[in-house]
Amino acid sequence: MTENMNLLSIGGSDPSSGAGIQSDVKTFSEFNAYGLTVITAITSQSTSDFGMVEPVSQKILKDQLESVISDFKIDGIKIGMVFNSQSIKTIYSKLKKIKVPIVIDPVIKSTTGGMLIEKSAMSDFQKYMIPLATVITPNRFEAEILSKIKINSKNTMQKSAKTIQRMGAKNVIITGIEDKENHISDFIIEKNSTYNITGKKIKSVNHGSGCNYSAAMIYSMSDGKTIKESALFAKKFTYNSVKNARKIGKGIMITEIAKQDNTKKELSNAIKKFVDMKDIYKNIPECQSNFVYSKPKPKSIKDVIGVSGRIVKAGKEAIVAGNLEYGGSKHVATALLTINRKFPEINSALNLKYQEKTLSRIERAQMQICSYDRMDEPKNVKIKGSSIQWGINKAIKDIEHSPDIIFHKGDFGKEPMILLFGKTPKEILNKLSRIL
Ligand code: PXL
Repeated sequence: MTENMNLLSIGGSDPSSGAGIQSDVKTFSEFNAYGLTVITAITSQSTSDFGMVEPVSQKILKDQLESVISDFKIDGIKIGMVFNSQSIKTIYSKLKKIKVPIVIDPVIKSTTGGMLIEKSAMSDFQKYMIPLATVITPNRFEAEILSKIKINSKNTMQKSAKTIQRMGAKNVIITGIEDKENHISDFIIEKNSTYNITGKKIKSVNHGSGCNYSAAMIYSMSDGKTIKESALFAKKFTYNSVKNARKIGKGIMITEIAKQDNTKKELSNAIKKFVDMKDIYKNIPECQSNFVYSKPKPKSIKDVIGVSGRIVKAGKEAIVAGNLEYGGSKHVATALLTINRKFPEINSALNLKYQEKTLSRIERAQMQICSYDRMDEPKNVKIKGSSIQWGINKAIKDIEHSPDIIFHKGDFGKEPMILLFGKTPKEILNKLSRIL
């Protein structure tokens, strides 16, 4: 995952916040990316009517672009409403040398009927904007206008997309192609391949879905994903946003930015890095490993996500044997819940094979270590099957600061174990890098 991602949205202001730069900032935030904005025009519109458009002066457009470009590391750019020829040329002159993914959403008309680009600007849009696009995401209507091809068959759709690609866009996605069987598809043409991504259609008129799609697309591409992965991601994200659309004003519904499971995403990224660590298989115990992360204030193991089939040793590799599921871990999740009762800031845990050399490195790294002895375990604890709660509680009974490590040396038939704790999976990886 790209850390501290900054994404720039160049487009119009929509006071309803359903579309335009306001909507993009909401989407980027949901992905934990920082949203920068450059405003090309101000619209006045409600969920029932489109009012007026006022483009900003070229002077302030240029100055906004220079401000963000000179100051921030920009990981990806989305271009929406550009409105007129002058703005197109200004944007082109500032972006032509920038080498980050650019998604262009060639918006022409709003759902409520307003024109988002002047007719006289269409040829400059083709000449200057389209060649900047890593991906361009027209809907069917926009593709027809850009390509001057009426789309009424598979063949004409391919021709339209190919025509737009020839204008200079590297990849073209014609979004929202509907069929009679309640499906809605995106048609994608990359350099050497074409394919459809098809899903269920939701019957609703809404404001925001096009912006949601292109904003999700630029996020995913800037995160290093392929066009196909990003198109699948953007489609799913947009589907959920449309499904959760709300009637906020008096007119049409506004799409609701779909909530991301950041707990799952952070853990998934950390697990990918964990299994890629050099010789990590040597640290996987006989009973295998789990890497878990909880929502804030977990109540039960259902609030803790882990690998359903654990992280297993297979030859000289560590393999993730299952999906990330809430309730997917029992043992490590129980240890985490027990620690979390006393130290609520601790939300992530990982178990490792017990090795003397690991323990001495941990000691050298001056981490907070505690331990318990399973031989002290009372019989009734064993019978109740609450060994983990008992052990963890015993280990942390007299400590004031949250532990980095808890270990036990096992018992007859019980494998010794090291448990690593942290606020986040990322913190656990940091600790691991200090001790392995
Ligand atoms: O969804 C296209 C769009 C983009 N940008 C602005 C808009 C709209 C639709 O209304 O107002 C500013």
